[in-house]
Amino acid sequence: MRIGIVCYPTFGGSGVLATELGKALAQKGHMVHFITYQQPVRLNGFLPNVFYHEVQVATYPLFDYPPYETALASTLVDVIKNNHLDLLHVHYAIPHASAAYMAKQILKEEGKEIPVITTLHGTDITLVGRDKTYAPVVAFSINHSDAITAVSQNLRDETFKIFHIGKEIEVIYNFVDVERFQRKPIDAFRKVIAPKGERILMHASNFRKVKRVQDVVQIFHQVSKEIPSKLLFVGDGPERSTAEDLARELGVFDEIRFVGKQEQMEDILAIADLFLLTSDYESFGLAALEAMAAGVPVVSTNAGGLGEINVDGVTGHLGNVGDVDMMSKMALAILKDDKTLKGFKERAAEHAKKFDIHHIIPLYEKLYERFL
Ligand code: GMT
Repeated sequence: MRIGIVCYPTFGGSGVLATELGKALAQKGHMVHFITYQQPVRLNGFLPNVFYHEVQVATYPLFDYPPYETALASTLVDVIKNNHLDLLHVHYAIPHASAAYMAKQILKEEGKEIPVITTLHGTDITLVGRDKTYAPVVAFSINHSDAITAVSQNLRDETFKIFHIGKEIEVIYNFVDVERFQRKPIDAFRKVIAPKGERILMHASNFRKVKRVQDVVQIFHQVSKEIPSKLLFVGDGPERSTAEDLARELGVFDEIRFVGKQEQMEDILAIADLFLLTSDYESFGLAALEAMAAGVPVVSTNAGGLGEINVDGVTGHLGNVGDVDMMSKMALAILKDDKTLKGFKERAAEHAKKFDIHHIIPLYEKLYERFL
């Protein structure tokens, strides 16, 4: 098949998922065309069946806001026509679903039908999408997609609650390449972070408000009082300084390393003992799944779809949003001795296999085939 993929090219989960999906499809022999404003971060190296088309947004002094959506729709028309694409798969509704709708209508006038599949990822529905400045366009373009998928049951249900959607939303869970995450820890790296063999806790995100990174610091503070430990913060974003300030206030700043945005998550996760995800909401929590695939148990909130991947008492624990005391106790219960920790690590790795890339890619292929 010749497939067009539109996504955000950044470190966000939806972009990561879309890029890994495209790469996996290309490996299976499909021709995959990424259409984004910048090379997706996980699209590194040369891959024979992968093509990249950059969306150029022409500016003009009149534009306070360069019209990206228009530029994207025009690029889609061009790429679909010139590369004879069979279908378009857009990730994250805003503004990708509406740009795809526009491209579809333009092509229809020229006699070409292009099926559009929209995958909803989370904040495009629950946070930004429901805002009245976007909601009518989001609902319209979702409803006019040929197929809609959501990355968890929770997101599917939330979408039906928030919008009037007139067609079925299929759940296709996010996936992880389990083999890639089964790395041996690099001893030298572990020693730099935890020279005295301390436990290593980790959080990775875009440090947006929804992630409640201050709760991560609070939990770490309580854990480190009982068990010698270190905290690795991966990623960056608007709430980083809040986390830093709180860490200084609580006197744990020196035990924390902020390593910034990283591509080699598998190497970093390999040295971690526990992953913390304290979000207000996660449709899925891809970062937690990647941690589990690397054999790292997860203490998370029970918000959104997190309970669909993190199994309480098996792969980690789930607490209420903001209940840092409870989540600290949960973390301590996992980290208290080597035997308990080993059990959680093994079960986390085992459970992640249910979401292995090899199970999920065929579901997307089956969906695509319906439109050919
Ligand atoms: O979490 C974010 O702020 C980024 C966002 C994105 O669109 O990249 O993540 C969403 O999509 C991911 C991939 O499907 C999910 O794993 C995340 O749970 C979801 N984030 C939220 O729902 C907050």
